Amino acid sequence: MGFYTDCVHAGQSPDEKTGAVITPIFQTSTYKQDGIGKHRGYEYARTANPTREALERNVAALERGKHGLAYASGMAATDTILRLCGPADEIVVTHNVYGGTYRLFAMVLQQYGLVFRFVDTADLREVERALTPKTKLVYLESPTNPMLRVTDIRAVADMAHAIGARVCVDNTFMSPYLQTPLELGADIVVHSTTKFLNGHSDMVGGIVVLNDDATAQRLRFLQNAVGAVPGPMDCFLALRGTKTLAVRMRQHEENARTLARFLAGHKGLASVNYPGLPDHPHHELAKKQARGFGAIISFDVGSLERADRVLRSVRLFTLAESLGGVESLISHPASMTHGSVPEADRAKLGVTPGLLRISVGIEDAADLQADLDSALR
Ligand code: P1T
Repeated sequence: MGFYTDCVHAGQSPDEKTGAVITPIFQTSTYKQDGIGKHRGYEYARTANPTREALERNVAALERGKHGLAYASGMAATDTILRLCGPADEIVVTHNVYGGTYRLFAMVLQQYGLVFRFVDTADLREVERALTPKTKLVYLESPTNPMLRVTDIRAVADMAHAIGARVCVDNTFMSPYLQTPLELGADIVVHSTTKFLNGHSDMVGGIVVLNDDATAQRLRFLQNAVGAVPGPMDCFLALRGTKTLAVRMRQHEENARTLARFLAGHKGLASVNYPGLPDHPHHELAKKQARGFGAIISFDVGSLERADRVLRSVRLFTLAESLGGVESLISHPASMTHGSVPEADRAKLGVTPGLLRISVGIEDAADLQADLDSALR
């Protein structure tokens, strides 16, 4: 089926018993069993829940993958994927990942013997140099948060597969409407469903999609054994969100292109990062591997003082963490999403005190542009 149809229908059908058109919220922790070892497919809600399963099937279909596994947050999803690795395994990671991903890898999982090599995966020579016979996983974020650097997913997958390593892509910024990493050779896709998939800033969740049966079985085991599962209400909200993913993304993108053009033409900015701009260093690659450029833009206003003034002047944009909701948000990566990244590393990445990030919502582009224009003035 086409993408718009899958958004609305994939993985869900009217409830057999009642005819309810929308998948109900199965708000139960446990299920009646008919006898010893006899149940109807559901025993306990950490292990399985019909609302969660509908979400898992739906997003798996949108990512053009076979298996979906939902988690309590994007970080919980990433954490479970990393449990496929063990002590002394090496993981090559995009250096400019979401700050929470950096924190999980460098400040939590490293303690358990996993070895992380943070490199600029947009530069294939750096990837080549970082791969060793011990590399088990390459963890990509593309485009990156918040610098919007783009990695050639197919090229990295070819390099990783040649040495028996797997590739995981955090597709949160693009959503499957714009990019389907499994079709580009990646082995695993991960999302913070908190963002564009839900699209309404009213839940926190994560999801993993993959094709390989054995790995999916191991992740299913871990999902239950570790227990970082989402509640049925949050799954319901995410599933309601994905129904409108395609129409929302179309509007997010159109607005973002308008604002990126406006910002690029603004004289007072030190830089504007958006892969859709023709002078973005990875514009051609972005055009080749994705169906659009997304709705996240970052730009440098030059100093912390100026950033502070802009943040206090915006009216329609809300100063808040997160992204991907229908409402436009603005954030200050150095103190918010990337506060856990050491200052020297932030400087190297370009996450300066004057950098601002916007998540462009689906309001009228003219209103958003007027808000930014007056705040920048
Ligand atoms: O917040 P959570 O659902 O746990 O997802 C974490 C996460 C994973 N990957 C990417 C690319 C992300 O951007 C995030 C969360 N990001 C923010 C909260 C933010 O404002 O950037």
